[in-house]
Amino acid sequence: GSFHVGDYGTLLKRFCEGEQQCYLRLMEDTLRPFVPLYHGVVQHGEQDYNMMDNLLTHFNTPAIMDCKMGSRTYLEEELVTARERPQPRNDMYEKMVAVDPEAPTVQERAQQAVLKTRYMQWRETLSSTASLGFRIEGFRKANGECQTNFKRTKSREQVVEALDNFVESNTHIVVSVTVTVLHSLVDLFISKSGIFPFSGVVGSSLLFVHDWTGKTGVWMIDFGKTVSLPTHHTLDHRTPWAEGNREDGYLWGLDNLIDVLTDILPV
Ligand code: 4IP
Ligand code: MN
Repeated sequence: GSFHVGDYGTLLKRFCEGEQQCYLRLMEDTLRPFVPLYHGVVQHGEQDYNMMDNLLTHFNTPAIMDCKMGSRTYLEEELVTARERPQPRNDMYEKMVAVDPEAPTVQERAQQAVLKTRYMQWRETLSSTASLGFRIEGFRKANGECQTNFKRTKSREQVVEALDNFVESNTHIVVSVTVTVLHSLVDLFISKSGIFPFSGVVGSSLLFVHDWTGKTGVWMIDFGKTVSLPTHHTLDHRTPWAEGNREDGYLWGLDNLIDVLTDILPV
């Protein structure tokens, strides 16, 4: 697998140089409280790993949820590569037909393969990524129940239902704390970050954690496709993406997520 639980409350994630660079910069940024602390590279067997805090350490049988943020889940560079050196993939074709046998085009069916960007775009429009700028990837409840069947969770109503299921009876406290924290993430931390405006943040997730003691947390994770922009280029993370503008819809999605969470609070 790509993860191991390390010693002393750490987590080892398969090494990715881009992610390492991002974590090193995040450790010096206003966003530091919103990311797992980074502890460098360790070797385990033949493989290198990035070592970071295991965010679940101080929770008591936590419930955890992963929301993938942004309106685009692949890099513009991947689009260029797909045009210049297309590499149709059978594994992605198989994942596609498993969800919707009608999804592949005639040509894709003949090749039994799809381009990665095509697969990623299909996933974006099938889920709420394209319409809301975030999607639920999965969650695990305190009782151990796991739900990862969200590929077709697209409408606001479906998202609300899934979030309700995740927070269960703790709705009020967990959601109100989470909404407050997300507001401060946007208004106090992201707005002052020396990294965020200068990076494309693609394929990154927010990790939501709570337990029965009422302890609640939100962290930004997964920076394998968070990349520094060319000098003088900045993003507002809300403008719709058009190829070349590099916008990722991260803050648009976060605004929408806050909005949806606010809606499920009891009045
Ligand atoms: C996965 O599709 C996810 O999008 C992965 O993103 C992505 O890895 C995989 O690309 C892709 O197959 P499903 O979720 O539908 O299975 P994440 O790692 O954020 O979950 P990348 O490397 O693009 O982030 P491949 O190329 O690793 O298969
Ligand atoms: Mn992820």
